[in-house]
This record gives sequence, C-alpha cells and structure tokens, in this order.
Amino acid sequence: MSKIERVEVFVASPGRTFVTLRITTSDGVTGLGDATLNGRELAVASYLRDHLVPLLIGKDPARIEDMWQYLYRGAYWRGGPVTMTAISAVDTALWDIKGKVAGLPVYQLLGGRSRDGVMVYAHASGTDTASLIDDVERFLGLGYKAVRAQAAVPDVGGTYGVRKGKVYEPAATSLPDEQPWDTEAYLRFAPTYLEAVRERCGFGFHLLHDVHHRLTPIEAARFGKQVEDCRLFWMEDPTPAENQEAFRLIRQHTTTPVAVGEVLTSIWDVQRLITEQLIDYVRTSVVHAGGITHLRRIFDLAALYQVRTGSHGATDLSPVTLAAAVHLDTAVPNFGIQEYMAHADETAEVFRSGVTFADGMLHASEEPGLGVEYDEKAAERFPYQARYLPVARRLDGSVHDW
Ligand code: KDG
Ligand code: MG
Repeated sequence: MSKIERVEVFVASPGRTFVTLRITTSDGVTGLGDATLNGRELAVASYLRDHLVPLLIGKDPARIEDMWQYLYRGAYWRGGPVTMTAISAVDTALWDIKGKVAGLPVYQLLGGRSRDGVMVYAHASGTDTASLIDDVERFLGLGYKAVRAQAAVPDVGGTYGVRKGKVYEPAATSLPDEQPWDTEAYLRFAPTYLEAVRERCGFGFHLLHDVHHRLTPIEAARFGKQVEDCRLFWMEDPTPAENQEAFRLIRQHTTTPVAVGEVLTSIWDVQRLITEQLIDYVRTSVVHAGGITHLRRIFDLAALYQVRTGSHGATDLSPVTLAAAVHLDTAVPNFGIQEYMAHADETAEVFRSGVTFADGMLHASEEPGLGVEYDEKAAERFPYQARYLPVARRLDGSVHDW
C-alpha cells in the first residue's frame, strides 16, 4: 500500500501570500492543495504543520473520503474557516494524487465532462462611470461573456472592488487600512452606473455586481428592485449571511438573482439558504469549504433546489484552487459561472497551471491530477509579507462590514 510519506507547508508571497500544501507518497507521487485564508494565513499554516501533518504521515492517500471524515469529525470542534481551509488543502492534494495515480485529469474522476468549457466572469472597475464603461468594453473585447461591474462611490475613498493597478488586490497594507463607508451615497450611485453600463454596452453579456455585505436586508431589497431593469446575472452578498432569514425579506421584494457563500465554509452553513431557495447561486469555494469532496456535496444539494454554482475565485485563491474549481465546474450538472481574476505575474512564476482561457471560458488541464506545479525554488524569492484586508467605518466612525 502506498503511504503518505512527506507533507510540506509552503508560505510565500509571490504578488500576494499563498499557503500551499504538498503531500508526497511512498511511491513518489505528489499532490498540491491551497491553504490560503486571506489575512489569517499563518493560522492555517500552523494548523497544518502543528496539528494535521503528524496525523497524515503513514496514512493511505487513496482514502480521500475517509480522510475528510477523520479530519472533520476527529477535530471534535466543528468547522470554521481555519479548520475548513486546512481540511480543504489536504483533500485537494489527495484528489491531485488520485488523478496522477489513475493517469486521469481530476474532472474525469468526478464523472467526466458535463460541458465544453467553464464560463467565467471578469472584474471591470472604474474610478467613475466613464472609466468603468471603458473597462467593461475592454473585457468584452477580450471575449468575456460575463463581467462584474464596480465603480468608486464619489467621495467614499476605498470603495470595494476598484482596481488601482493591473491586478485588484485589497489586502495591500501591513496593518488593516481603515476606509470610510456611506450607504446612502452607494445606493444613490451604484444603480446609475449599472444602468449606464447596460445603456452603452447592451444586454448581450451577463452583468454582475458585488454588494460585498454592505447593506441591511431592506436596503438590499430596495437595491435589487431598483436595478431589475439591468437584468443582473446576480447581486452578490447583498447583506451579511449570518442572519439567513434576511434573504427571505430580500426575495419578497425583488427578482434580481442573489449569490452568497464566499465566506461560508460548510454544507451546514448553506443548508438553509439552499433548501429554502433563498439564493440562486452558491459561492462556496474549494479552498474554504472543505476541498473538492465537500464542495461537490454542497453542489449536489444545491442541484436539488435549482441553485447553481458560482465559486469564489478572487486573487487570494491560489492557482491550485482555480484549477480544482475548473475541474469541478467542468463535471457538475448545475454549474452557473466561475469567478476569474488574473493573478499577479509573480504568482505565475511560482505556480505553473495548465488551465487555459479562450472565448470567455476556462478549460481544465488534460494532465493527470489537477495539472498544477509548485516551484518552491521560485517561491523562495518571495518571502512572506503580512497583508491585511481593509476595515470599513461609517461616517460616524463606527465599524461596518467591509
Ligand atoms: O479575501 C477577500 C476577497 O476574496 C473578497 O473580498 C473578494 O468579494 C470578493 C469577490 O467576490 O471576489
Ligand atoms: Mg464577493
């Protein structure tokens, strides 16, 4: 029997911080998992190094489901982002190994192809409506079939989702940047730029918008109603999802589709949202929701309720997660869309990925396993740098959801 012989945890900051797990078997087969939790990276690295690595050595790498149950139930303490990200990394690495052992790309192990490619959405942004429209047009010119649109709210510095350079990277400071937030200004402005995008760019593509947890339920209901004529593919995270009953209120007022789940980490976290049909797209990811094994379970539950997938794929999810997501997206029947944000050039120096882009779609690698390699020598050139996401404060100085 092949055994897990070596487990390594790499922490490096090629463009941004990534925590990467590499498992090597006694047969010399390696598998990669992403263990990155933005702004809390070292907690997951320690969870892996100090608590999981000793449990993994000598175990059978083929028993993926059993390993998942062992790590989840064996912790006694349930869920949470640190635990689930660590479990995700182990699970993803074991799928990579299984694919390599079988000589098959991971999507084949998941039941094979359900589609030719995976539709992705790009991130257009602007400092004002005009520059946002230019950016939307640029992405449409590159062949994207779906574009998310975010513009800077006038006089509200640091609005979520507005790119400064080539890559959007909100975790940019060594301590959290505190940014002002004004809900009324956002509610006045955001519908106007979404309408302007539709007016100038038409309806021949999917338009998305991320509210990023900023509204109360009734404000979100008002927003969703106001932008109905824009025919959004989705409004994302209109209100924080701790209070899931809130989504029923939003539903009573608007037919704008709702996407939720990037900060949720298990099937139990999304059970109510899905089974009560409070959302249309579930945004849980391979890296934060228990790996391929658990995300598949979430997607299967969602399929029963006509909820489609729309996995989180910002720059803080490594190319290992993106590759795993594209394998899963290729296989599942209820795929909706995949978020896709270009990583920094430095990231590509460390992770070599076989995922390809053409015609607004991503295509999984045909290599056995996930089709990603980690260059640890290249990673040494990018030592860890602490970076935090910003914190939002209302105009009166009190903390708001960022
Ligand atoms: O780490 C937080 C980011 O991943 C998040 O802010 C990105 O909301 C996001 C999105 O939709 O990509
Ligand atoms: Mg989001």
